[in-house]
Parts: sequence; C-alpha cells; structure tokens
Amino acid sequence: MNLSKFAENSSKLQDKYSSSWGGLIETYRPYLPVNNTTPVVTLLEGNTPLISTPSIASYIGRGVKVLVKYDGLNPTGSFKDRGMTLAISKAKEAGEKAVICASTGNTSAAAAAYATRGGMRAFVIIPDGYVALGKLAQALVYGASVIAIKGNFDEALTIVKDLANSYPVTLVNSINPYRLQGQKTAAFEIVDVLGNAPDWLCIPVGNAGNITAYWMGFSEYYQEGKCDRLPKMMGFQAAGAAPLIKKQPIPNPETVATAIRIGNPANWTKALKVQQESGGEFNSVTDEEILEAYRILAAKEGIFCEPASAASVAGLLKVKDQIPNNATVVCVLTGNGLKDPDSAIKNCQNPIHSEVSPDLEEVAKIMGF
Ligand code: AN7
Repeated sequence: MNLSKFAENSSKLQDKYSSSWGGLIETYRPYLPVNNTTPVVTLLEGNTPLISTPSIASYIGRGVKVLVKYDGLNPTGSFKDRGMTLAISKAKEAGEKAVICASTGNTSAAAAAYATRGGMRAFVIIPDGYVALGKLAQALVYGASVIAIKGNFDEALTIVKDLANSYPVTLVNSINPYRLQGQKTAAFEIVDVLGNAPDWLCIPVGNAGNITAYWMGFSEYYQEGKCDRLPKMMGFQAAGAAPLIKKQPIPNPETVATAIRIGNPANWTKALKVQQESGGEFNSVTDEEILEAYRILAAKEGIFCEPASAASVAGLLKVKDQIPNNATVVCVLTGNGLKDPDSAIKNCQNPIHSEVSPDLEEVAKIMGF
C-alpha cells in the first residue's frame, strides 16, 4: 500500500472511531452548557467501563451486586478529565490564555493536559512531597508550571483563589462550576449501562466535588425519565482527613491516600445537601482498610486503582450490613493505580524474588517445581 493510500485509510478509520465515541461533550451535549461555537477541547475522555466485581460481592452475599466505575481509564488516568474537558473548553471560549489549580495531583495532571491541548498555559500549585510520582511526572511532561509549596492542599487552594482574583488566570478547581457539569456525565454513563440508577453509589470524598457532580447527574437523568429511582449517596473519607465526619476542618490531614488528603473541602455545603437529599451517609475508613480494599481489587479482580479510589470499596465493606438484599451497588474508582507506584510497591504483600542467578534449576525451584 502506498503512503497516501495509507493516510487516507487511517483517516477513514479515525472518522469511524470518532463517530462511535467523540468524547463526553459530544455525547452529552444537550445536558451541558455548550453551544455550537464552543471550541471543544477533548482527549475523548469518558465512556469508561462499569465492571462487575464478584470477589467484592462475595464478602457481602445476600444477592448484592457490586460493580466498579473504573474512571482511572480516562486519558490522564482519573475522573478529573471529565471536568477538565468542559472547564478548559469554556475557558478557551472566553478567550482565556492561562489556567491555575491547586491539586493533590490528579487535577494538576488533567489541567496540564487539557490546557496544553487547548493552547493555554497551566499553573499548578501542589503540596511539596505529597503528590504521587506518576501525577507529578504528568504535570511536568504535559508542560505545566509546577509550583510546590511548603504547605498542604487547603493552603494551596487559598492561594490559587487569591491568584485567580488578582491575575489573568482562570481557576479550574472544582469551585469552577463547569468542572462539576462535566463530571456529572459519569452518572449518565452508569444509568445508560444499567438501564437505571444503582441502589447505592459509594465514592471517595476529598473536596466533595465528585459526589456533588454524580448527584447532579443522577437527578437530571431522573427528571428526564432516564431512571426511575435515585441512589443513596455513600461518601467515604480517609480517617486522618475526615472533616465531613468530624464536622469540622482538619488543620493537618494525613492519609496514605494522598489524593484525598484534604482538611477543608471546597464543596462542603453542597456535600451536606447531597447527603440529605439522597438519604446517604458520610463515613471514614482507616488507611489499613483502604489498603486492604486496594489489594483485594488488584489481586482478586485484576483492577488496579490508586489508594484514594479504594476508599469507596473499603467503605462499602465497612458498612455492608446496611445494604438491602439484592441491591445493586456501584463503587467509583476515581484514579488509576499506575499513578502511585511508590504506594503500590510499599504496600504490596507479594515479594520480589531478587538476587536470583540466571540458572534454570534455581528459577524453577523458586517457582515451586
Ligand atoms: C483519585 O487532584 O482534589 O471529592 O487536587 O484524585 O471531588 O475532591 C483530587 C481528588 C478522589 C476526591 N479520588 O474527589 C486533586 C483532588 C481521587 C482524587 C478524589 C480525588 P473530590
């Protein structure tokens, strides 16, 4: 095949692919604040799998079905891409040249990628020493200006709010309303697959943007008649960073789940409203419970998420006695396990057999033969 023929074929293939999934703004356009002139900045995010997890369900029994929404399969490896495609498209529409965010890591990776794609600069302010390696690598490689402060996420958020008020940079944290509008599409996808809303939605909570966005999504679909029930929204925070459970800000949050190492959630009031409206609950899970769920997901289901994401499954297992018989539960896995290789190796109970000679008998012996 000559080269121009090849190019023609591959562009046809591309057209075919884009007609099957064009990203979440194209797919859910009528539900989103965009018009025909909005420049859509997309990496074809969304359309992530909803995977059944029989091993997790077996801890519960009683006919309960458990599925995970594996949002770690988005283009930058987390659910933040859903919010960022819309926030960056709207910033571009408004003629903005630069965006800024505070981040525990995933927001910075997504902001950096989508800003670059939209031809904008990205500034990201992170807590020095508390961002997982993969996320830091992403922000740097996507070309963001990375500023690591000697402080935690909450302090970083205060600074970026002030910076966005004083300088020509657009804030793309979840207080930017377009972020939640984009993120609500995950709820649409779940209903589109299940044919209805689940009975329960279990979700990790940091700034409480995502739980708010999911509730918005389910509620809009309910009003449209796309589902005939609404889920009970079950939010889980890490025990060392659990302001919503303690009912007061935590000045020095600590947890192995650095993504949700947040002491003063930006969407606190909205989160309380979600809890009340859905009849849901906030609970905390310890680092040990988070890591146990993290290991079960990887070693029994073949699903590698980051520690913060495993808080949803850890939480489900913690409150499992409250689940009605035969209920359908969806746990949101917000980020990919590859984001945080340090935690993975440190907290894994599967040892490396190292310093082994390249000798058939020695290797076979280790293999148990
Ligand atoms: C994997 O990237 O806040 O409750 O700055 O990365 O909507 O805050 C990340 C949050 C859950 C919590 N799981 O979501 C950030 C940041 C993962 C996350 C959350 C985050 P929200």
